[in-house]
Amino acid sequence: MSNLDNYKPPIIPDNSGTLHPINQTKDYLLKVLAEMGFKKVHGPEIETEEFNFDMLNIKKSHPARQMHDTFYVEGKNNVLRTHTSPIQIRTMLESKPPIAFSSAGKVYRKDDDATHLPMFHQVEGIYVDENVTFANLKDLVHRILHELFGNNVEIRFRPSYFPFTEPSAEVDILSESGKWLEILGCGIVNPIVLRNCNIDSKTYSGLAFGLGVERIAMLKYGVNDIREFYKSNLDFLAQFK
Ligand code: 2U9
Repeated sequence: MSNLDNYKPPIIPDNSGTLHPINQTKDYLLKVLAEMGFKKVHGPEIETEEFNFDMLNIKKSHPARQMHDTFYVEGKNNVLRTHTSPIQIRTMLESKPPIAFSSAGKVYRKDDDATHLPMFHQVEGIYVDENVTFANLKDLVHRILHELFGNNVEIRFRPSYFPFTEPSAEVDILSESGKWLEILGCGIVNPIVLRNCNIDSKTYSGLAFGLGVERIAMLKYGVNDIREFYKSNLDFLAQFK
């Protein structure tokens, strides 16, 4: 009889962790974009006012730049990025069209309620080439939303305004309860922004879009208070294994 005959292996409880639901949603969105040819690019969370605002045609007088909307850090010229768009600016300055980039990560705004947090996540895409049109943008947005919500989803474009795109639109999907829900923002890259990145705006045009990851996760999982994602409540988080 060997020493091991009475051996009982220890019972290991299944308390393994999992990716946070926001990271699962972010990774899924990036995978959908990667399959459409968007290459993921990275950038810093502390940005200069120049890359976060000026290069994106957000004027000094724009309300988003005010102290009560933006976190200013390390002296006057640095901010916690308020969107992932400065990543695209940095990458475009080092690239020549045609380009198709995705960017994703944490962004910071002075907001705090059931649908807004001071830190949230965005996923963005930009495509610059010859002859990129609003028709291309509509087609791409339809393909993304069909992938996310199925081919039968009802989609509506509403005119909007962003300093970095012209024209701009917000896109809604029709929920089962018959309500239109805002799902993303998009537009044709403002030629001023292309020129800021040394891209000839007579030869090239671009499309761009952005999604709020928490918003998509709330719709996907039926969570109606954004703060649930950040309470570190293991019973809540274990549902996303
Ligand atoms: C460059 C030029 C243009 C990215 C865009 C939006 C519209 C948009 C929001 C969605 C929900 C942010 O998280 S959210 O609040 N985004 O509405 N984003 S166009 O446009 C760009 C990006 C980079 C150089």
